[in-house]
Amino acid sequence: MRIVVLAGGIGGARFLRGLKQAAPDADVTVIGNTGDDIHLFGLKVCPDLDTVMYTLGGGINEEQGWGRADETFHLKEELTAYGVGPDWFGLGDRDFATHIVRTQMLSAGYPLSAVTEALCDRWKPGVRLIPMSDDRVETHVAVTLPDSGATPDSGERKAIHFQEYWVRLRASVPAEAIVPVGAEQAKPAPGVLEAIAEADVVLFPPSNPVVSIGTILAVPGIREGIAEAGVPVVGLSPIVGDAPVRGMADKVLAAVGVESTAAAVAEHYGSGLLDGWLVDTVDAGSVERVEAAGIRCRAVPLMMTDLDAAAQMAREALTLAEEVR
Ligand code: GDP
Ligand code: FO1
Ligand code: CA
Repeated sequence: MRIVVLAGGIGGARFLRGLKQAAPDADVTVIGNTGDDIHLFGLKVCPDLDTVMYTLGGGINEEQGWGRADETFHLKEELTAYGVGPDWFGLGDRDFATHIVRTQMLSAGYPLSAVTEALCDRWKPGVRLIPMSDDRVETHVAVTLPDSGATPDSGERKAIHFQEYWVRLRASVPAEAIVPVGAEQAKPAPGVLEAIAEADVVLFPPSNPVVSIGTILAVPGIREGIAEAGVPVVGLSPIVGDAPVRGMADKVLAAVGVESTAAAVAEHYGSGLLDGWLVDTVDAGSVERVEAAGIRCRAVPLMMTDLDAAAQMAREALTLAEEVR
């Protein structure tokens, strides 16, 4: 069975680990979000691709969900000692090696998709991991900074990089708009549209619907390719009990005018894209509303407390896919 998964970072990666356990013989292609990518210290950092690669390759920091296990931060401390920032983004020593190799290969002319494949030669994630695009796309968030007077730009409305919004500001101010800068001009990376066209099923893991899956769908051709593939498209809600399990999905959903409920996220994707939707058992009351929107819906446990729980979610998603086929 050929499965295509559109994935962000932690939610996508943990679901994929479950999917691999649930369907060990499946041929899984992961289309990864690159809207979170950021250039730091002259290096290209791809947090969501790396989270998937490290999680499936056994190198992830399990508690944190991102970055490397057994990490140290000597390089970052040395940079800070030189007054060279930003100091708000936690790049560890082991992780730095990934960004150095990636940046070196990009500078030599390799596209990000080829670089990602080369990095995966080491990590062997057991899936084919393709960035959504080889072209630069950067998610920016429009905010009004608090009028504290603490910095020259306080009180100003401006667009900041998504990582600055989430990691530096911890989403402490409302997101007024989300802009995937460059997405309109971006082309799907080689293999993306082919994998979608050849898929037997497309899954949306419980990834962020706006800044992870929404960004991937903003690359022209990807949404259309999924709709035209004519195969079951099944998603799992990242919203449980009217709140994100972790992260800032509530803030970025508000920015696009969507309430933070499992049903509203399903309606946001819409029946033109989504055939099936899984909500958590605590949201069983929303099944009727989702089905009224033309999307088959089931309530099952959706908390990825361990690998078995994630695998069970993957089984439920594949079962629902068979039902709507
Ligand atoms: P990120 O790039 O690291 O933010 O990761 P993703 O975009 O792939 O996933 C983020 C989403 O995963 C958040 O909106 C969370 O609510 C969701 N999430 C994380 N853990 C769980 C879980 O155990 N169950 C469910 N249903 N959602 C989860
Ligand atoms: N997330 C944080 O909350 N703080 C960090 O300092 C941080 C550093 C970081 C470094 C490498 C990497 O691959 C991921 C990192 N993340 C960090 C996670 C990541 O940037 C975000 O959680 C996601 O992109 C949110 O969607
Ligand atoms: Ca992310």
